[in-house]
Amino acid sequence: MSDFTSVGHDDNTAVMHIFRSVSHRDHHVLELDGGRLVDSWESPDRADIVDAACDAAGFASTTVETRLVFDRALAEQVHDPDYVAFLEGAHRRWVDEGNDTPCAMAFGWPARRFRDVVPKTLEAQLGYYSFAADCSISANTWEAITGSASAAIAAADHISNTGVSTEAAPVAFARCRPPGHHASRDQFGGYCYLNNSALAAQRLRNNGAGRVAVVDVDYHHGNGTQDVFYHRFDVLHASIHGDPAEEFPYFLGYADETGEQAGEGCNRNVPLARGTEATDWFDALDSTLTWASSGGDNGPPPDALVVPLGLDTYVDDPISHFRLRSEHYLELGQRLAEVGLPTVLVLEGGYATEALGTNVVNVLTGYSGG
Ligand code: OKP
Ligand code: ZN
Repeated sequence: MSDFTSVGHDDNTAVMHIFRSVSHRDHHVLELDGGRLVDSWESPDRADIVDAACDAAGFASTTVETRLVFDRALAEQVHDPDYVAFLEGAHRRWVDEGNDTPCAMAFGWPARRFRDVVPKTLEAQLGYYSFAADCSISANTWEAITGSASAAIAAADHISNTGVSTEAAPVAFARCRPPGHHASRDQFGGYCYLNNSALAAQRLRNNGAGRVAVVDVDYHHGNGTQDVFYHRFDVLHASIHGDPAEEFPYFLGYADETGEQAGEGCNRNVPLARGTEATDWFDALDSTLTWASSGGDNGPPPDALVVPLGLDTYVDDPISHFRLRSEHYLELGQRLAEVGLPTVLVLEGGYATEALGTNVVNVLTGYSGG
């Protein structure tokens, strides 16, 4: 069974294990970008490239079978059950209503002073359950998102079960696709549908971790994860990201969002300007890891760490604007390992496909002491 009793992790010999989602290739959708409908930046190539690079680097991996691992009750702890059911049925309804286009897409959203009432028709519900036009639903999206969630769940179970017998804190990498950190309790957007990182954190709690810290290093604010845990004390959430005043998701991610009710002091945002260099980024990382590993603004330290791992902080990322280079991902892996907690790394963004394999391998290698 799981055991989060802390032990001295004084060496740095973590054995990385990778959990991969199946069925991701059939999820390829369209997004509205620069006034055009284009193939999503979040392409099937991304996961294939990551897998090839990790194989070449010699990391052990498991391909996760969705039907054995996907846990609907867990998904409904993190998401509104009606939202989960909506995701499952949306494409079938799109076809049944006579649409002959491949992707179900929203075009109208509940904006300021609109009503928060669940509408009836599919086209209205597409808007109700989403927040951005960069995210649509194709025939195989449900298979892919439950597969992606399953990789995160399996990775969480792995570090729960690895326990105290190993010398270093257990670690796993969930190679998820599609990503998850923008998916809120009841809205998809930003290429995300089910929140894989939130599912991993909730699973760790269910497995016995008293408190879990989520430290999101993707270029974009983890608005979905923040939303899921904003009122909660048991899961801390921190995010380092492009200032929402100039970057997606635009309407959340400011520094004064510190949590509410039981979650007051349990959320931390570090918005950084476009063009931020690695030195400033690592300063933000260090202070954020210190904040998270000491228990946020109040309460006991966490027993486990979840890292929504976006590689879109890379200097040549086509849709992002920080300036990390490939060698910085080795350093990122090292800093995360130094926290010394059982850790699940969850793949989020990263769109410079030519460098994505190297950058992921560098994080895993840095974490593993290489
Ligand atoms: C997802 B993840 C480009 C549109 C981009 C939003 C970006 C979603 C990023 N014109 N759509 O955090 O990497
Ligand atoms: Zn991102």
